[in-house]
Amino acid sequence: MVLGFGKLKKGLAKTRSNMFGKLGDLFSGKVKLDVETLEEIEEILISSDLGVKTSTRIVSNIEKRLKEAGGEADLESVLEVIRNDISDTLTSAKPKKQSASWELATGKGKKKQDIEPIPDAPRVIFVVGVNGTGKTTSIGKLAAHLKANGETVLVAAADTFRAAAVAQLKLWSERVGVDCIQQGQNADPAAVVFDAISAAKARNINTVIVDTAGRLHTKTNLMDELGKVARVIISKTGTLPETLLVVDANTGHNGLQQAKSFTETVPVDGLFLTKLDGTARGGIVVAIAEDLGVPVKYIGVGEQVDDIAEFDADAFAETLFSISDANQS
Ligand SMILES: Nc1nc2c(ncn2[C@@H]2O[C@H](COP(=O)(O)OP(=O)(O)OP(=O)(O)O)[C@@H](O)[C@H]2O)c(=O)[nH]1
Ligand SMILES: [Mg+2]
Repeated sequence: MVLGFGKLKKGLAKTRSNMFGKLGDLFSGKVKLDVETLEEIEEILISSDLGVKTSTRIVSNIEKRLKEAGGEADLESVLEVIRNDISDTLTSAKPKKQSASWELATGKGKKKQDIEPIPDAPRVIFVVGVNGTGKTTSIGKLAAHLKANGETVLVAAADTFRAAAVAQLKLWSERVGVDCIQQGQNADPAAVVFDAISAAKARNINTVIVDTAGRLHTKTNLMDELGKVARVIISKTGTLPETLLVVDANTGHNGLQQAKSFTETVPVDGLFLTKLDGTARGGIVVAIAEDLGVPVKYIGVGEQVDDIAEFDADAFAETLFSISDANQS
């Protein structure tokens, strides 16, 4: 189920009004596409964090496609070029070959093809990321979202660093009506995950979502800990973990750099981009897809349980760059 335009509109409201304000000022009726105008368009795109590479390419597309039509353009024709470019970029962003691999976690010499799925093992979603990006909150929302889609869900409190972290996940689990598997503070995260997968099997639950402590990719011991948890997941399910990296959209290009470093150590299958509601620079979504080559799977657009949407590239481009949407807000 794709949660459509409503959530995206909420998440992108600040970005859209920022961009439309500026583009609207630039285009009152038909405008000559001279060097100055094109530069201004590029600046507006860059100021929304679309990234220099993407912005430059879009402007050269605008120049190519619209200049031949007399050298003048109106807002809608410019928006159409932007929309098409962005939705193509987002749908064709292919995962780059990642240097990091969980196969190391399965033991020397073992390869992916040596792993055999264990019958009746649950799907395990492994949620990782830097401190405070929104992991625990996003897990609460994701649990509710998957449950609404008919899955049975259990959450595992493998952030055992702080007692408050376990309590926070427990609270979310009660709010959304799913089980939470926990041990005491300072418990071994791998042991919590071992318990959680056993409990899921015993209770006939098909999805386990694992919360982890926030960490920086530079902390070797913490990154090793993720490998240890992955090893448990692999041995208990016969499947590589489905790893979701949580990135805070407000951290812009810093967040992108952090995410890049993370993916060099940990294999990441998808991104959960949080706090899109708080930024006027939502163009970061495109920069991330293009630079990181990891698909955005979910976006977070607020602190409430239903402030989550599955990411949809066309809906994103449409919401951000269509006049009708702008008029409705
Ligand atoms: N506005 C907004 N706030 C969010 C969103 N997602 C999370 N937050 C807030 O961000 C803050 C941090 O969220 P947590 O879920 O605790 O983050 P975390 O990554 O688990 O943090 P650590 O466990 O400390 O690493 C909380 O105040 C959340 O309510 C979002 O999509 N939008
Ligand atoms: Mg947390």
